[in-house]
Amino acid sequence: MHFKWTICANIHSVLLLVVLLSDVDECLSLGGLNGHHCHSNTRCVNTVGSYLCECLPGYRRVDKFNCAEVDECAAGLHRCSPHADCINTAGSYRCRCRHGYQGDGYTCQRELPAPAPPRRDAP
Ligand SMILES: [Ca+2]
Repeated sequence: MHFKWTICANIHSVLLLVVLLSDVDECLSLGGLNGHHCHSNTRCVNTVGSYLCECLPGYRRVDKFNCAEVDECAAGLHRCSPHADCINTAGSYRCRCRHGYQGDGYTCQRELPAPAPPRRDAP
């Protein structure tokens, strides 16, 4: 009985090894039968017998091979200050404090008026 299980386990190991060794890494080339078809806004990930196209950060799934840029500003997915403008970028977004405010865009505080120059009284 133990001998039979050992043979089965070894056969499975050999089969797994054959599958792994015969796997084509589609991610190494673009197009054709042995290459991948991932769009440029994805990252190709090789799997045994196939591959996946993972969306890059800031992109959402369109189909198996393609992802679309997320407009965080239009979708309300940003963390900009209420006193900042949200600017969509490829894969992310930026925040810029509005006129009259200063900060990093995530936190904006009203700019203080420049201090008045010291008075020069005549001697
Ligand atoms: Ca974006």
